Amino acid sequence: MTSYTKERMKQLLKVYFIMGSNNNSTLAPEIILEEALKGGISIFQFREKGTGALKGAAKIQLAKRMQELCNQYHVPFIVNDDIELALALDADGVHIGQDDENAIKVRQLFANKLVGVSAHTIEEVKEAIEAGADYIGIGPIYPTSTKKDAKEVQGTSLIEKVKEANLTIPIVGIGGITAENAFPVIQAGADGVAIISEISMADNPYEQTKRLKKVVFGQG
Ligand code: 3NM
Repeated sequence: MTSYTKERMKQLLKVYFIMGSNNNSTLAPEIILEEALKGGISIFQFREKGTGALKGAAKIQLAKRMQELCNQYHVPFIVNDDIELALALDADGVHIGQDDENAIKVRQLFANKLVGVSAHTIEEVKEAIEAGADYIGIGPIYPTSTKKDAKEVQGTSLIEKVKEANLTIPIVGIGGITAENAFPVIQAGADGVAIISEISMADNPYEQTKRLKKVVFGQG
């Protein structure tokens, strides 16, 4: 079970910002996150992965600082993959991939929290629904250099398939999404867009977030 309604979940997915300590250029991760929060992100995921990712105490400390910022702005704080960390911090939820912990088990562990699952095929979408996921992440929509082991680019085809199958689970698109190319993702039926570099590498993360928000709400 979950305590989030589908409608609430869809609102939270609008501008889904994801970041870890190695997704930044010159600004510190905490500064980027605060600017993104001021700009109006709807949810945040702490994703500490890849080359140079923090481990141990340093990872926990950064996660705590980011969680504190999210709390200040009343934005849910989600942890990618790391079940132990999410439980230890009493995070608002977790996001898991197909190679991570089993979704049914995670749903049980996070009974009243958010559980997001990455899906790349319609079968994986159905399995995630069966497991009780609150939302699915579908990608990569466009080419991305942020995730080195990303699957083949699929455009909006799977989003369309989910809609055609009348599956009502909230959907967020991910992978290479920018303010310029975000609208087709929404038009295809996604409830929101998940973004790393377009915000984290922006010269002005605050302005970039506002730009994305406008596009998602059809005003850009
Ligand atoms: N997951 P950017 S693509 C974390 O396809 C992640 O499941 C993907 O980063 C998937 O916004 C991706 O910089 C990277 O392209 C997204």
